[in-house]
Amino acid sequence: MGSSIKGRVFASAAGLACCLGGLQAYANASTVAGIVIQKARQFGFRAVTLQAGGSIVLSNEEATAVHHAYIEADGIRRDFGDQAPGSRTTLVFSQRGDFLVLCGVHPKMTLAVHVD
Ligand SMILES: [Cu+2]
Repeated sequence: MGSSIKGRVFASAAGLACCLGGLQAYANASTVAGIVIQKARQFGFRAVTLQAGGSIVLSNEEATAVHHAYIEADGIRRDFGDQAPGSRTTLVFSQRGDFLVLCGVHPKMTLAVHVD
């Protein structure tokens, strides 16, 4: 897949986010990444669904706030480090299951990820 195609997919997913505000943007996701915006100390989605092997991209669109995404699940802890303003971080989900992405800086930020 070329980068231009990927860029269009990103734009499409971001566009849907404003209208549907939920899972639908990811309904057909397989290994295609979708963007989840981090802004106003919240994730742009409360929950996303994707297929195993798929990924999402966290896009920190804060002016100054740093986020720090991590996952805790049964026997799994993954830390994605700091997300500086303007940065993007890719989270790959290779295992099926339900995961909760949390922010080490802002405890109220939660993003549920269901991996089929
Ligand atoms: Cu945060």
